[in-house]
Amino acid sequence: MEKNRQPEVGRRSFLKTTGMAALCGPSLAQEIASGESRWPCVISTWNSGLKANPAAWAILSGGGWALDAVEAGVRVTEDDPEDMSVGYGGLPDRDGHVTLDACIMDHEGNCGAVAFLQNIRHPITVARRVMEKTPHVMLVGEGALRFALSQGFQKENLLTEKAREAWQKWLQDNDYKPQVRPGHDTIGMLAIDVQGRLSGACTTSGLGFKMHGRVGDSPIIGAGLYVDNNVGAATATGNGEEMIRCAGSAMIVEQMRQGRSPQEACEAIIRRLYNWRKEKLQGRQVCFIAMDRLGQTGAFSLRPGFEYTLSTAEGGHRLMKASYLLDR
Ligand code: SD4
Repeated sequence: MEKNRQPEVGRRSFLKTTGMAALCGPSLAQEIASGESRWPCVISTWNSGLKANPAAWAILSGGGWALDAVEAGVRVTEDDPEDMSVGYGGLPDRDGHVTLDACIMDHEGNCGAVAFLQNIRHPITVARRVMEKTPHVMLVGEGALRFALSQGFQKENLLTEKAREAWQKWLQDNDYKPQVRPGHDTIGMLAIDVQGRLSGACTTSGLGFKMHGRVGDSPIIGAGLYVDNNVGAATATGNGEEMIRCAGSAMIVEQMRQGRSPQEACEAIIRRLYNWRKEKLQGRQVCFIAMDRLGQTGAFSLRPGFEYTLSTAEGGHRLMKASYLLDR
C-alpha cells in the first residue's frame, strides 16, 4: 500500500466564504455542516490511480473544477506505456491496431465520447472536445479521427514494442479467436471538487486482441460512466459487454437515488447481474467504483483482484482492495 500525504484543502472556509451551504438543498447543507461530506475526493480504478490521482488532486486542491481534474488525471494513464489497457502502449486488437474508447461527463449532465479512435494519444481530451465543441455526444472511428485532427491533435503510432510483442505471442498461441482477457487496467476516475461538483472520465484501449471495430462499455454513457450531481457517479472496468448489458454505471446511480450507499449500490448491481447471467459470466470480471454527492465512495467486483485508488485530504493517495462476490 502506498500513501502520500497531501496538503489540506480549506473546504469549510471555502463553504463559509462562498455561502455555498446556503445554495445547497437543506439536507445537503445539513450533511455538509455535520461533517459527513468529503470534498474534494478522487477515486479511480486499479493502481494506475497512484500515478493519475495526484494530477487530479493538484487541480482539486487548488480549488479547481472536477472536470479538469478527471481529464488531467486520466491523461497521465493515457501517456503511460506501462498501462497496457489505456492509450499509448495499449494492447492492439487481433489485427494489430490500437483502437481507443473514452468518455467524460460533468455535474450538469454534459458529456462527450469517442469510440474506435486510432492514432490519437489522448482520447479523453477528444471526448471533452466532442462535448464542448459539437452538438453531439459521441463520434466514432474515422469521423472521430477527422474531428480530432481538425482540433489540432497529431496522429501518432501508439503501438509500443512491448504491446506488439504481446500481440505476436498471442497470434502464435491462439487461433485468432477474439479473447476475453482476464487482465484489466482501464482507468475510470470520479472526482468531486470543493464546490461539490462531480465529474467522471473513463478511457481504455479495450479488451486486448478484440475484433477490429469492437467497442466496449468505456465510451458509453450509462454503461462505463454516469454522473448525476443530485445523487452521485459511477464508473466501470472489466468485460465491457457485461457492463453494457446491465447499463451498470447508470443503474448504480439509480440505486444511490433510492437511498443506497455507493458501496451498497455497487454490490446490488453486481449481484443482480450475477443472478441474471450466472454461468455466462465464466471467466469474466466486472468491477465498479462509485461516489455520492458527499464524496463518500464504494467499490465492488464480481471476482477477486480488483483494486482502486482513493485520494482524500485526510488519507492521501491510497491503494485499496475491493470486496467481491465470488471466490474466484
Ligand atoms: C472494455 N471495460 O473495453 C473495458 C476493458 C477494461 O481494463 O476495463 N479493461 O470492455
